[in-house]
Amino acid sequence: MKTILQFLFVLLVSSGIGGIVSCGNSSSDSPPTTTINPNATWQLTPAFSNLSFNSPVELKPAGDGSNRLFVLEQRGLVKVFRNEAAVTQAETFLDISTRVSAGGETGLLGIAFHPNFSTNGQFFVNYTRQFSGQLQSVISRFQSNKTIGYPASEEILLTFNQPYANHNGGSILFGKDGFLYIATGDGGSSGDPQNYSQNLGSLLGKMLRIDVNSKANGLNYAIPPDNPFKTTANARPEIYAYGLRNPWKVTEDRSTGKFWIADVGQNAREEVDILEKGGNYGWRVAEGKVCYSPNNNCNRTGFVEPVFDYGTSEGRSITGGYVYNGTRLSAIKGQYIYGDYVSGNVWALKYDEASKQATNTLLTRLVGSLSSFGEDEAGELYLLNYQTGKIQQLEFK
Ligand SMILES: [Ca+2]
Repeated sequence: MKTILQFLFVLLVSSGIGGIVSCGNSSSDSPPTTTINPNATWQLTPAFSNLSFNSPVELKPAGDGSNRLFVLEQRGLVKVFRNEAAVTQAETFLDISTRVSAGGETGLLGIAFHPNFSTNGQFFVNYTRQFSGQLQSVISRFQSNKTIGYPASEEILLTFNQPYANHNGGSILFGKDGFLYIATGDGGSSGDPQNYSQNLGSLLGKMLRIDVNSKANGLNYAIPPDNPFKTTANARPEIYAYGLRNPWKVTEDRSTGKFWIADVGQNAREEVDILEKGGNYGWRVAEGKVCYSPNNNCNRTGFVEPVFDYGTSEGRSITGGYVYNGTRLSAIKGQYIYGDYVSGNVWALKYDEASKQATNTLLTRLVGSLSSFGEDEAGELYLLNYQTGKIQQLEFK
């Protein structure tokens, strides 16, 4: 999400979007013995058609084998329901709306279930609040009995001030290393005016990594021993990577353990990155594969270059998705499925890491506002429509 103005822009343009766009790709998710329909196209169909949500911004399973899905409503609610097409109701798992400052790009933005959630019931959230007149991001731990989260159990792990209301990142997730990763935006405004993203003394514009299973140095968490800037003078030891602008969705490819980052651009380029320890993703020197400040002949030495970037003719605010690891849609297996909040375009990005060649295919277009993708325990994908409050899914037919 970028700004309310752009949300309004979506409302204005969405009536002009004629519907489904064919990918023009004859590959199929059907078994090879089945005749392929040459006119088959990618389409978006309703999922859980009985359910609607209030400004949904995230969908995740708990990873506990219960086959439930949790949806974050931006105002501060976590809803939960059975992952069954005909499900009729979502229950409230957590309501912290009285603590959350929500609207525009603020609100309850991310959730991560502890890898041992099935036994310890712990989960973590990333939200914004007003604290003594200051907007802050808050990373907190909550306890649950796995059916209900306890609002009174909140243990704040980390807070940091947000100088402006926009660019608050939001994703939190556990890596296969058991550490919690936290994606932060550059603090907001436009053009990162205080140059936070390149400043290792600031938590803004970063990927952070903390150990939530230990406490050290008076903190409610510990610093993983191999965090890359742990011994760097004047650097925050929580930093794992830097030079991000507003990562709107970071996800793990469950088959490789790699993290895919969608970083929202300023004026020109939206970018897709793969996380590397200690990596500098270039903002505000660069925006995607072009220079931003200075706007010519910028020095890209040492930057981790994007896997892919796209310009304003394709979209204006990237919404990160998932590397598809499900079974329903074998034609896109192993490809990064993502989209754009403003244009509604949904793409499949095929990336060959050895050659660094990326092939991007337009699958379809969502009518409304694509705030997030979600993945269930089986690796099947969902799309959240912020405008309608509905969940949709990809079909090839
Ligand atoms: Ca901000």
